[in-house]
Amino acid sequence: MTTRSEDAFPVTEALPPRAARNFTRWIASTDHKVIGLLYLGLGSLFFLVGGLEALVMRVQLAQPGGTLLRGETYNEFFTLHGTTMIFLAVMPLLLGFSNYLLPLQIGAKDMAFPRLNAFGFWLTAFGSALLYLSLLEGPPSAGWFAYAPLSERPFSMSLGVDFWAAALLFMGTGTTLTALNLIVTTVRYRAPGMGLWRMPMFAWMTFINACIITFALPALNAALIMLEVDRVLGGRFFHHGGSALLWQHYFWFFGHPEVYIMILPAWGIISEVIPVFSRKPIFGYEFVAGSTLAIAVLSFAVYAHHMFAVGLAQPVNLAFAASTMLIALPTGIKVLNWVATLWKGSIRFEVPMLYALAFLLQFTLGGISGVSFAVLPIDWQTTDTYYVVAHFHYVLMGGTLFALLSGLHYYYPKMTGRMLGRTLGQLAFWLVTLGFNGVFLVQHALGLMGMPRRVYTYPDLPGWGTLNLISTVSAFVLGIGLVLVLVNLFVSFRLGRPAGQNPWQAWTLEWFTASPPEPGNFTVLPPIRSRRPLWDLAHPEDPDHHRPSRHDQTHGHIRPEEKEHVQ
Ligand code: HEM
Ligand SMILES: [Cu+2]
Repeated sequence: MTTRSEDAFPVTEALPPRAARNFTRWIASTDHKVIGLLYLGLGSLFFLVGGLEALVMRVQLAQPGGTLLRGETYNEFFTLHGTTMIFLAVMPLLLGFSNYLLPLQIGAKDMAFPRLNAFGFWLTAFGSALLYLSLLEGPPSAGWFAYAPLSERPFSMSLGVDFWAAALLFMGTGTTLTALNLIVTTVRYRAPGMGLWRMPMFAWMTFINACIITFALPALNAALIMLEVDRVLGGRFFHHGGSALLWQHYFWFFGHPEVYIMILPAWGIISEVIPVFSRKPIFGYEFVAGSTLAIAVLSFAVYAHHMFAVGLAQPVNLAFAASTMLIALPTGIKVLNWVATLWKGSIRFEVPMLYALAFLLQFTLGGISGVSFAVLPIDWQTTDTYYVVAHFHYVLMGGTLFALLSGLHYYYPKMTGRMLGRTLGQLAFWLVTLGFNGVFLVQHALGLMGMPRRVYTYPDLPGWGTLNLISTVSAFVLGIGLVLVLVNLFVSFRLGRPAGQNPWQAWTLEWFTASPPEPGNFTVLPPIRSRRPLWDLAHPEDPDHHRPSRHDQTHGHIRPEEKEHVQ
């Protein structure tokens, strides 16, 4: 056993488990685990709000000629829903996981700059509040992408867009600071022996994600400031002789990488869950990490595929079409790696694994419809139809959110010390999965039948009413499923089976700590000589670091010894 050198790590004000009920200890804490949980709480709260907004929209769209919402109100709803889901729900949820897990996975005591970490969270929380304070002045209605000149003063007279921009600026700043913190933590505070190529996959994904954030979010922040200069100081960046297209360039240079910002932590979680529940090391570790590096670069190189319909020069369109198809390669490699990990594995269908498998199917479907947009004529036909709505919900909800749910069920025992109820978990899983596919699968057809998106009502055309009704009814099934997930979280907090240190028999460092981990995370660390230090500890006669990782015949297949661990 090796112990850490104490002085190399920041001493932080951590939260002792017993003080968990003490409110001020929560909000004043700089412990990465507390901040992680605060992010998760914030994200869940706003996921609920964004979900309710979605339900209201679905009720309005349930049948032709719906009268629940006026057109302008519907616009406010989808603007708030989109902004909320992306910035106030999914991003805080993923930052919550990164904050909570990264230091544990690399064997660190905390983040490199714990106070900055807390500051980043509170900027995000403050920004979230700002978005909803806009309700007092008239909420924004220009969409989550706020296309200029629609978002300029003459077309958005209320203060809604100003609240929206200020909210995003606060959150964007907080997120950028947190990303820098994650980068420094990964580079500087890995435990002895934890080389970059030994980091767990989630740590890799978080690291690359943080790099994308530091390049993408400043583009958004700059655009937001320019928009406010236009709106408040009479500037002319995006209208009155300025260029509306300039906004789109800035916005999508942030906006497309943003999609990968949301999906990378999801990939990280999936790459942790699938190996553990297949009883095999991840297949092609180097490829999973390396292809992510390629994606980080390419994610910026594809951004104008959101602008195929604005009339860019043809060679420009073709270049972006090509890069978009190219990015499918490293993404496809990952899917193949996950499937190869499952191959001949000894699979345990626990709830985290169920969500991971659903992720695999749904994310792949979302990816395939995504590639179809890279074909210019297809994009020209389908852009701004429900085919697009179906596509991005398959990626964002079917991919990201399902992976977050997988991670939630996987890490809940670590975070609380108790197991989540299994039967309730399975029931909720099936409702969520059936509901989700019911909502969005039919929207592919609706889009191909010509139904435009961002419409508050539609005519009684053949088939449209039925498909929309299926979508709306399924939304309630999905909603009930998600409520059951919440119920499970609360009930299991009191009644769940005690989890112990390592309930899933996983091999990465976070499972070497108490559940929940003590302040400071580790008192001792196991020697880290491979990617699976806890395997080495449990199997001194057959440690991972003796196997050459690439050429070993048995590597990538389940080992007979691992079968012992299967229940
Ligand atoms: C309960 C599940 C959900 C339902 C029922 C739902 C439903 C809807 C509806 C009806 C719209 C308006 C579409 C339009 O008018 O064109 C919409 C838009 C949007 N949704 Fe969701 N949504 C859900 C979950 C999510 C999630 C998890 C995210 C993101 C992570 C998300 C992101 C968005 C965005 C960005 C828009 C704006 C689309 C646009 O460009 O107009 N939604 N959603
Ligand atoms: Cu894109």
